[in-house]
Amino acid sequence: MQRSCFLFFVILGLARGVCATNPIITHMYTADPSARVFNDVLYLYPSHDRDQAQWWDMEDWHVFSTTNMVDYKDHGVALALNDISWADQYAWAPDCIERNGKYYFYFPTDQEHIGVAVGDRPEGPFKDALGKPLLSKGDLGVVCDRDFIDPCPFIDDDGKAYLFAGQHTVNVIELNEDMISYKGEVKIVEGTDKFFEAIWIHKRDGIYYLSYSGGGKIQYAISDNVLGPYAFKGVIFDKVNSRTNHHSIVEYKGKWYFFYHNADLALKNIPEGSKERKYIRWRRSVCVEELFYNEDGTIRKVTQTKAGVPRVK
Ligand code: FUB
Repeated sequence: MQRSCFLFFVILGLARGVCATNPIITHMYTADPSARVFNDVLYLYPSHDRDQAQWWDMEDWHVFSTTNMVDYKDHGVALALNDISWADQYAWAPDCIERNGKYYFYFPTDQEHIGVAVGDRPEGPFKDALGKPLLSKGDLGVVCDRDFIDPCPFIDDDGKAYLFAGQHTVNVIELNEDMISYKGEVKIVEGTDKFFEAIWIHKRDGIYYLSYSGGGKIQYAISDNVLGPYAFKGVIFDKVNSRTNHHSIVEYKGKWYFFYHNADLALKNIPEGSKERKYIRWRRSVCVEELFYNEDGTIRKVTQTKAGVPRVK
């Protein structure tokens, strides 16, 4: 009996070393993971749900990185609401992109503004670039009947840069080379079904994939034009046990990954029967799974696991 117990813990220990057990970040709550690869390192730009959160009252953004998909380094606070003169509250889902050696961190605040901050390194620190929002809910051309949130930058193969954002309606602007201003009008992207929030765009073999949270699930649509119209393709990922569903898709070291969040860590940390359990949905944690494509380029449905993904070299 004692021997089998010992073996169980040895095997468990070994398993933990070769797989990223979900959730992958456990010393704090994290959500809305935007995963990006810069210089062969995978960086995560999530929201930071507060330990005692009772709403989406986040105050700062941390950056994380990994080179093996198992060990994640917390680089600390890269930007905080206190550093942004025009923002009052709600440090929600951010994202980051590199251009000409600078890192541009896009972030939503106050449920109605998208700001941009610049840094010299992927892990920040980032400094508010404009002293005002880049784009707001009330700006000319923006279509938004709810929150104006969830910025997702994208640079196409021809060098043109875009910023997608919004809730209920997918808005997009074409960014200038400086990445902190934009040209032309705000455009609306057509072709999603039940789009709610968490827009994410990636490109593979010439196909643009627009994935997003809709109907509580992660769904996607494809196009051969970055601005659409897109053709709806279906569900990639089912509902999670946190109130929101928010993901990102990225290729790293020859594999594709699907990052998302759930409330598993909060559920574990807060005892059964405790009054605090009603706040669990505000305390999310980032997880990761592998993502696979079919031969025709469609995406296979992703399933949540506790084991996560194997370590890579
Ligand atoms: O984390 C706050 C908000 O919840 C995000 O901006 C949305 O995408 C949802 O996950």
